[in-house]
Amino acid sequence: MSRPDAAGVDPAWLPPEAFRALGLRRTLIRGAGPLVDTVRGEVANACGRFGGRLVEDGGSPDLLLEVADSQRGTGSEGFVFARDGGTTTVTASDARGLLYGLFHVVRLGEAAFDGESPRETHRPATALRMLDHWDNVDVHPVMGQVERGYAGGSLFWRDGRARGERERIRAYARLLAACGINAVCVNNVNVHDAEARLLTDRIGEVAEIAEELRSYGIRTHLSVTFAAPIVLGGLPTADPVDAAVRAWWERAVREVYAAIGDFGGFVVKADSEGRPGPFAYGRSHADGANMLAAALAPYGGTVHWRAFVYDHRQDWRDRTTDRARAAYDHFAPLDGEFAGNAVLQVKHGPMDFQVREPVSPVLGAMPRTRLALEVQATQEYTGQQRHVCWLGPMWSEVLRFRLQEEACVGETVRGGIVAVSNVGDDPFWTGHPLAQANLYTFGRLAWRPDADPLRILDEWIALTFPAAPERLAAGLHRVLGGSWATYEKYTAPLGVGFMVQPGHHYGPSVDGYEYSPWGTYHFADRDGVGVDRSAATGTGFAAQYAKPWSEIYETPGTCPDELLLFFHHVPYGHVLHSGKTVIQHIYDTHFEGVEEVAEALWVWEGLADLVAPARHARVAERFEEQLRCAREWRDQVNSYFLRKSGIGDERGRAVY
Ligand code: GCV
Repeated sequence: MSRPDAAGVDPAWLPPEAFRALGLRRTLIRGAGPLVDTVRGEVANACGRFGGRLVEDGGSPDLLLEVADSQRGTGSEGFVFARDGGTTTVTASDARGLLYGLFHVVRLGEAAFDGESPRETHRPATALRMLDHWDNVDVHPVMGQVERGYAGGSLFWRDGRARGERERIRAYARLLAACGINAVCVNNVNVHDAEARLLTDRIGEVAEIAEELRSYGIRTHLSVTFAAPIVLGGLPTADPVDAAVRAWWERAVREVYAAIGDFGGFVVKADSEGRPGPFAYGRSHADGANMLAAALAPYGGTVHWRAFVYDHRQDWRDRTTDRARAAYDHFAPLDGEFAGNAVLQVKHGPMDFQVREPVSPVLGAMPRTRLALEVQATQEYTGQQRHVCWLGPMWSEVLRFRLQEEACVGETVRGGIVAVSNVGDDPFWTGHPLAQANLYTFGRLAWRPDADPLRILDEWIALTFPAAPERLAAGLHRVLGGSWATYEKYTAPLGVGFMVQPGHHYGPSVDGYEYSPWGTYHFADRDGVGVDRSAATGTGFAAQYAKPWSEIYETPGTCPDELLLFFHHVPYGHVLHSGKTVIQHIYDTHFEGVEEVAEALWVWEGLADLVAPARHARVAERFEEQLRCAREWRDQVNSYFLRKSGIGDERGRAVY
């Protein structure tokens, strides 16, 4: 299979071979400008390798790629694909659309040049498809270079300064464009001292990154600290209604746009896990966001304001405080108060990127606010890129979920779809080579939220392993396709979440967070387990949903099995819709989960002759660790619940 390219990294889903069909053809390109040059460069490279050529007007092309005013209806990123009389045509009203059209042709391969095809219009469902890097400029003493990063260091920063590896950043931008991503935030939402200065005297370093990203149609965003006027400007306050503070931000933004003309905007984590925010001044989050929005508005920038606001210092004895309620309680009352260029960025679940959570009720409660959905490609709680856990089905479930009858989440998130990046300076980009599938799937789902994730997975397989024999494609599909469900089986059961080692969040610790201030409890005792979030007897979180969900989640009898312990505290003998008791479900799923990992490892081993040795070895080694860790989860979780409940496994398997 493919080898690392010139930038010393894996070509991922763009190996040279994926360009064969394109590279064999005669292509005519009409249009001008830097992005058209990028398209021309891609085609020229492919032709150089496979023997096709670029032709001038007047020739008879197999492929016509053109920017034409006539395609206005496609939006700036859309394109029309057609095949007629032996010529394949991609037409876009803007060069960005042409770039996406080019990668569409690459994905189709030979099929792009086969028979006839009526006009198809392709356009992204949402204008912003972003990756947020939680990359630090300085190595943070606890979090390292990349917070929650499992793929080595940062692509952008090393030991306090920009790495300046332009070729690699460009290679990254190319991969992102090929799956439809068009925005990147280059630093951690936890903005520490060095990172704060990216906004001002260090903006030049950001501009250099932006230049490379721009060559593939990607706009650059920056995380900023709300306290910037104090820590950078020397002002006594960061109060959003203070005239001097507003003037400071206006100046800062002007300078940013002087350096980066197409700058995308800010990402802000405020009043969250100790970060500064408007609460200190008695102001609302709308006040805070709107101040930044006002500064960005003259330049077309956007502020992405995160809704991850909760009490991280709660008393575990206090059963009235429910972290799950926090984002809704803080933000739903502010609906309609945010500026047009302020986007409220909401995590997909009410807690924190667990393997199973209900969809955040905030996503259905703010019709007059531009919302963005935030998911986590970096696998903080899903195996940290040591475990195979392909998240396509989870994200697809969220995007297709109907909090209201009228629209699904994929249609309501007008402000964009965002993932926390899973990429680092690892030669395979993502640490675990198969975690590349998460990045690719994210981009494709952000472009088309109603797409079938399994088809996207097959697309990723076909591109990454071109001309793969059926055995390899089927094996990869088998290893990845059900891996999210497998991970869910051997970790925390029935939506209760966490049960991870505190701090680094890898591996099991059933009571790890039980008596902590973080608000992430399971309340297991000798009689039962789970959190009562009903309106009748619990925290009332279930009532944050509109009907029918408020009613469905309210009682154990109607609550879906997979979320039962998220919403209810039930006895171990409670019978699920599946017909099993809760305790037997815990035992069965934990045994099954480990068996499924062992089977996936066996499938992977059988593919050794078809995968490049380095890639095969890296995955095999991680699979061994996954199997070890899954056993640990199984044995700790099962033993814990046997000891609490005193009820044995009805099948008499080993529980300790
Ligand atoms: C960037 C979780 C993670 C933190 C992260 C935070 C967030 O709590 O553990 O590392 O901080 O989410 O999303 O802001």
